[in-house]
Amino acid sequence: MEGLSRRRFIGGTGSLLGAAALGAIDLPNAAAQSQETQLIEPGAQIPALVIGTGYGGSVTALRLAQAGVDVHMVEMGMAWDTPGPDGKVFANTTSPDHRSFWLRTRTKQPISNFLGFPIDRNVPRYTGILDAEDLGGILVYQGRGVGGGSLVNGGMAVTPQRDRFPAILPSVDADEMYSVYYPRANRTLGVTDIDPAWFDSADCYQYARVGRKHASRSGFPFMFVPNVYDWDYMRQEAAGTVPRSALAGEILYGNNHGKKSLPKTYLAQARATGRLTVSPLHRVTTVTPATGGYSVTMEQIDTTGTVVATKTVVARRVFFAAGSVGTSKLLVRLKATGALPGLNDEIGRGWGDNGNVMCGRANHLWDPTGALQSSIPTAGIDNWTAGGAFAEVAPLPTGIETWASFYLSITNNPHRARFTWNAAAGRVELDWQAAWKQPSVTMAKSIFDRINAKEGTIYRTDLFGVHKIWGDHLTYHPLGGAVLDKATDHHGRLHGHPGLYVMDGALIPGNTTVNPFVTITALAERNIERIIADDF
Ligand code: FAE
Repeated sequence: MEGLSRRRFIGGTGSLLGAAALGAIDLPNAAAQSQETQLIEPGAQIPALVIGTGYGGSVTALRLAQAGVDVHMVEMGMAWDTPGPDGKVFANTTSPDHRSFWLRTRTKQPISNFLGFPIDRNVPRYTGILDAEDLGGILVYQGRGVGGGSLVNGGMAVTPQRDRFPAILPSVDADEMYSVYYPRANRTLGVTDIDPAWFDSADCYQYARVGRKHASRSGFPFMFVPNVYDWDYMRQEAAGTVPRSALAGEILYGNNHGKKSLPKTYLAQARATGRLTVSPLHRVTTVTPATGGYSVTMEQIDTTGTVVATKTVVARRVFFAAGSVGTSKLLVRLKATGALPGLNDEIGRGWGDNGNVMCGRANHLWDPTGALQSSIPTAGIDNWTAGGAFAEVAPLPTGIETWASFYLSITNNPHRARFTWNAAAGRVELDWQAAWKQPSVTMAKSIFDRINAKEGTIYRTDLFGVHKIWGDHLTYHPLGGAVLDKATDHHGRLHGHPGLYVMDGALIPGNTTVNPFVTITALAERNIERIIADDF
């Protein structure tokens, strides 16, 4: 295949520095996407329509389907069930291509530089898997496709410490969450712990062991972090008996093997009921009251993002699960333009970035972090109580020895932003300001200044620009915008419009103290149980 030979030309170095300009290649189009799906028909009557197929949406679909309700999920991204020109469904982190980014002509990698050199590259515009959405003061990374964020994320599956929960969701009964819904979420997601003995011996976790050594020498509590990656599969990767995914540096643009993403867990179970249908490459634009429920309008797009059809259906009930940003943007626009006039003034408020900030440290030559790094993080440094930061020891899977330690910190950033409708521009805007990241940097420094002082090391300044230490322009963890018990009732029912619900990260007011998807999943489990009991 011509596309394959061109790919081989630009790939293969296994290094971040292998990035080169990508010319035009033959791209699979929408029709070539396998449709293990039944696309939604204009005029259809849908008992339960779910917008978005991430964590909140998948929990909703499974539990409704198990309760005997026919569910249709509408997803703006692709199905990601068909191999590309190289025989793989997902592109590798070290060689991003058309599959990697959502409708961009140039990549926007979270780590933009290496040794000071910019590493972004041109790619053909395509409905790729990772959206780097520029919201003015902040770049918000989100997964696009059936499975939402589970397709692109690191699989870190963290239940917040019990005593921190009241600050996360003050109005929710913590006893119930920790006895019923967190365990249910963890079980259904397939969350497990790494075997500490294997961790201690595996080459691919050298970087995390260096992270542990440095954390403990500075007196910080170190913890193993559970994950949804299949550890047995990773051991086989290390033994060379199966195709590599985590050990081939796959993350951000999808994992071809090993990761239990939502299509393999919640969505697989939901499909098995026979009550679920999914329309990928369909983007909901309008929801408004109609006889029999709500009229829902959506655009079907092809893989260049061009609208190929507009469809309107009537749904008895509509579940907003388009992610914190997607749900907030829809609701703010629908309220402001009069499509959903009954929504209250809390819509769009309470948005936070989970305090995300990234940094790297330059280690001494006697502390190599390894050329082979598992892309699946499994270690964290907890300084939340004293310094307001929880740092995951993250991989830097470049394929070469870098002597770098890399971290994504989640911090107790107090700032909250609001989405508003700009009528003149015809778009929703977020009032987050770039300077609001400063508290996060200060909190992250509570860990890394001390480690650097103890180890006699310095920060890397080459990963986010030239002489720039902090990756403080982005978040992986958008939360809030339709907050529980403010924009909705105690279980996610939107005020003002019976039969409309919010089920995703938009419900959580800006921070979960750790990585958020287990909390999003557990909260959706709690809410849908009550909704099924009372509303169906
Ligand atoms: P989400 O999973 O974003 O799903 C929303 C879905 O709705 C998406 O598939 C959208 O394409 C779709 N959508 C949006 N608008 C529309 C529309 N108008 N019409 C139709 N469909 C639409 O929402 N969290 C962790 O806990 N651990 C990690 O290790 C971790 N690593 C991450 C790494 C990266 C690179 C990224 C980007 C995120 C990471 N996260 C991690 C965050 C986590 O994936 C995120 O919190 C959840 O995916 C959010 O779940 P929601 O259900 O809210």
